[in-house]
Amino acid sequence: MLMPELAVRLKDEFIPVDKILEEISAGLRQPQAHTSPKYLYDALGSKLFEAICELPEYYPTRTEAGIFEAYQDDIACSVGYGSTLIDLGAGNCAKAARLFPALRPEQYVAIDISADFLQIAVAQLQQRYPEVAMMGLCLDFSESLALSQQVRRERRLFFYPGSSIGNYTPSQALQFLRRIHNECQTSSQADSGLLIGVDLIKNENVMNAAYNDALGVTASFNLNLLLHLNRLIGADFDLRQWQHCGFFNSTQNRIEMHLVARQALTATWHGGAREFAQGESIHTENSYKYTQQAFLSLLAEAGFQKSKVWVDPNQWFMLCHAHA
Ligand code: AVJ
Repeated sequence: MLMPELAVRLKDEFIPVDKILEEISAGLRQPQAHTSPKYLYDALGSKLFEAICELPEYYPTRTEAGIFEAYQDDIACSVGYGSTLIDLGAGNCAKAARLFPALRPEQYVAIDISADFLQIAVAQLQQRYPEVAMMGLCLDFSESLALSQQVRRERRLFFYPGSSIGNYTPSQALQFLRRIHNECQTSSQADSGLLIGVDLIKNENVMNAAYNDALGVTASFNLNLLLHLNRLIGADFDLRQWQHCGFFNSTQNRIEMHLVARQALTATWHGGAREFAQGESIHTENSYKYTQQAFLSLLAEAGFQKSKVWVDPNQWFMLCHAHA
C-alpha cells in the first residue's frame, strides 16, 4: 500500500481583514447593494448548502449525480485513470468521492474557501481511501489558481461540478476557464483537462422552484449571509427585517438571489453605514444558466479544443470534459 501523504494540510490564506472590510462595504454602498456569493459559505452556510442539495426542488445536484452514475465508464474513458483530481470548491467532497471508484485518482486536491468544513471532509475521505494522496487547500480560487508545489503538474483533472461556474458572469467565466486552460497547458503532459457541470436553461417554473423551496432552506441559506457579515465586518443586520427573494431573470439567463428589506432600516458596520428603503435589496448571488451551444462556445473560446458532453434525459444539466 502506498503511504498516504499527511491527511490534511491546510494552507491558510491570509487575507488582511482590511481588504475584506473594504470589499464588502464597497459592495454594500453601491446603488444596488451587492455582496460576493463566496460570503454565503461560512461553516453554517456550507451545511445549509448541503441541505439544499437534498431538497426535492433543487434538481442540479441530483441530476448531475445521475449523469455521473449513468455514464461513469464513458467519463472515465474520456478523462483517463490515475490523474490528480483538483476539486474546485470541494465543500463536503461528496461529488469527487463518487468519482473515485471509476477514476481511481492518484492524488486528490480539495480546494475550498470554508476551512473547517473542508478539513473534516478531507480527513473522513482519507480514511475511506488511504491509498490516495490527499491535500486540503483553503484558498479563494476566484482570485488565484496558484497551487502548492506538492500538486503534480502532469495529468491534472480540474473538477468544477454543480454549475458553480454559474456564479460568474459569462465574461468572468471565460476568464476563469482561460486560467484553467493555461494551467492545463503548463502541465508537462498534454492530458490535463477540465470536468465541469453546467446548469442548462429550462422551464422557468422548474428553475424558480429550485431557488424558492417550500421548506425555506434556500431562504435560510441566503439570510445566513447576514449572520456571516455581522461577524466578518461587525455589522448589525437584523435577520427579521429581511426577506429572501430568488427569481429567474430571463434577459440575463440567470437566477438572482436578493435579500429584500421588509421595512426602511439602517445597517451599520465597522466604519460604514447604509440606509435601505423598504423593498430595496442586497443582491447576493447570480446563478447563470446556459444553452449547451453557448457553453461549448465559451470552452472553445477559452482555448479548449475538444469537449465531450453528457446530459440527462430531460436536458436539464450537462457535464463536459474539455481538454487540449
Ligand atoms: C453552488 C453556485 C451552484 O447557483 O445553484 C443554491 C448555489 N444558491 N441555491 C447554485 C445556490 C441557491 C448554487 N451553486
